[in-house]
Amino acid sequence: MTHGQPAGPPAAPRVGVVMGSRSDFETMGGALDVLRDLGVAYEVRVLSAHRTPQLLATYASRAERLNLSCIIAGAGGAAHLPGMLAAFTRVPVLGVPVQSRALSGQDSLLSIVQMPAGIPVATFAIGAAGAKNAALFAAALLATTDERVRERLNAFRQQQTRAVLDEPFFEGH
Ligand code: RP5
Repeated sequence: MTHGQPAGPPAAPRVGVVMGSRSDFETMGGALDVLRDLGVAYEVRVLSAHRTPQLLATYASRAERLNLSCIIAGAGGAAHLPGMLAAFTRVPVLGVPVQSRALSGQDSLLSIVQMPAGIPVATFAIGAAGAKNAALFAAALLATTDERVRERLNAFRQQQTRAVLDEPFFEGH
């Protein structure tokens, strides 16, 4: 099922959002909210590099077949999901380190960012900020060719700036 579109016939997903476990949803839900707000059609899957390795490989082929513009992959701990997806597909992978309980996400970050030369993963901040920024980055990639996404992204940026400038703390300065 494709999400992130107004009612009507379902659009083909442009972005894949995957996570290593249902427990990552609290973090990765932030990425889905951003994509939905920007009108970017996406699909969501739970895939694990360790628990469902074959499904991961199948999903990577699917991403190419569907011509997804990128895959946002969130995982925590020994976070091999983004790197393994990148190994299986040329579709750009945006990695989100989910905050782990044991090591506060430092383990997730290092597992995702330290890829060997030849198989890139674009790595974002640990946790909620990383999930949102990965979605904004995915939208920015799409905005290079999709005018509707470009307009929504520009509007989001303007609104964000306005919200800061409208803060009462600036009065009288
Ligand atoms: C990783 O292990 C997942 O991405 C998750 O962040 C972490 C813990 O998974 P659960 O034990 O909560 O399913 O693969």
